[in-house]
Amino acid sequence: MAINVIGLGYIGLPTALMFAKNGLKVIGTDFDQELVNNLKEGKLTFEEDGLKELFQGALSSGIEFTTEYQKAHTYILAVPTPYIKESKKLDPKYVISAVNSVLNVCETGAVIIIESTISPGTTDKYIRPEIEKRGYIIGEDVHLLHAPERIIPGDMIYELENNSRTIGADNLEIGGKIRGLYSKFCKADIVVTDIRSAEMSKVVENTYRDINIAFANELAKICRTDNMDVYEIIKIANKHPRVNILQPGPGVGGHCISVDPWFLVGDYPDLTNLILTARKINDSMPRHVLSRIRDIMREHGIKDISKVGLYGLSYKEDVEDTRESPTLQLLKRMEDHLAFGVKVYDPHVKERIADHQFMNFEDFINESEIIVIMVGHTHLKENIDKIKNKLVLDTKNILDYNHTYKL
Ligand code: SAJ
Repeated sequence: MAINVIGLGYIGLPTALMFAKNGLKVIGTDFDQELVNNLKEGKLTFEEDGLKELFQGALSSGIEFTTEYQKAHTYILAVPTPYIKESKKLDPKYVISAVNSVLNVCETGAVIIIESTISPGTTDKYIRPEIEKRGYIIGEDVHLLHAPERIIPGDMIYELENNSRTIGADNLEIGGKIRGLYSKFCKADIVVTDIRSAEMSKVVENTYRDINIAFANELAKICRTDNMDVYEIIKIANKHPRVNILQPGPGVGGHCISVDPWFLVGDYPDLTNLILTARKINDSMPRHVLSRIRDIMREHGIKDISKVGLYGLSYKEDVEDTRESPTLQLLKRMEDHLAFGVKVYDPHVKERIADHQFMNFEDFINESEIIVIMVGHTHLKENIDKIKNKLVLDTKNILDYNHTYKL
């Protein structure tokens, strides 16, 4: 029998391909018929280093794609776990619906593994009751585990094989068995723990990174007031063997780091001052970028906002994902202040998602007097000469410090 991977997005697809490449029979399921058709025709729907080769390998190993749930010994759920902005809580509807669909087709003894990030307590609060409600005894009729993904967009394939993993299980026997399954492709340490600890450690990892970036962003603001080079200061501080400060930037985007800390704030509002403050600092960065744009416009007597061009719409370099992107937040802030007409360009974002979005880099450069680097795509680094004669606000520290404006 096969592994049925449910949800063929950024996490599910590479994971399914990796299992297939390593000799397992894999069926990938997604409710999006168009996506499934594309995959069947050998077309990928997102870019990632090494993904094409992995896809080709998995296709030759016989991976199948379908919109139907299949009979399998193991189900890996990598479905979206959106969060509700107002309540700062996770919305478990897709996981719950996927679990129910698995129960409709699975046989006794099947293993259900949740890979999607879920807020601590989700398994006990929502998933277990859903399974028990259907009359199943967990641990006998079906097994339930949480194996949170940890791979970073931009380096997913490498990290799938080389990052340590966590398996949350109700007992060591099933935990050990699933560790064996993941070790088919994961060469790093695989830790087996209980489900609650697996849920919590995943959210803690992303919260740690958010706080570290917030510290760097706060330092950037402090350094700005007295014209110090924050990058030089972080570089020197990081030479200390026990210091590792991340880089300041125009904000923290993506569906992970800017979301997961809210689960802790939502559940423990009286105990999360540091986490909440870090979130607020990172969320304030697009506003800081706007004030820097205004400084430059004032200094150069530029009054027309349409002379400003924002380079980068995705949430970080070399990806096309725009979820929680700092550029979109900046655009929203500008529009709230009635500053319309600012230009934007991103080589990776194929669809038109912003007004005044250029699809051609040369036109974008020619029509912008001030270029704001919001994302440090490799594309820009390769075309850096083309912005040499412009005023540049470099929020990603790509260019030499003395010749550009920084955060
Ligand atoms: N950023 C900075 N400064 C930095 C590093 C990042 O401002 O020094 C910004 C980025 O530009 C981006 C945001 O933070 O807007 C998040 O980017 P990221 O590259 O730090 O992380 P993600 O969201 O792409 O992936 C994270 C990873 N988590 C950790 O590194 C702890 C990844 O391993 C997880 O699998 C992923 O979240 C997830 O799915 O949870």
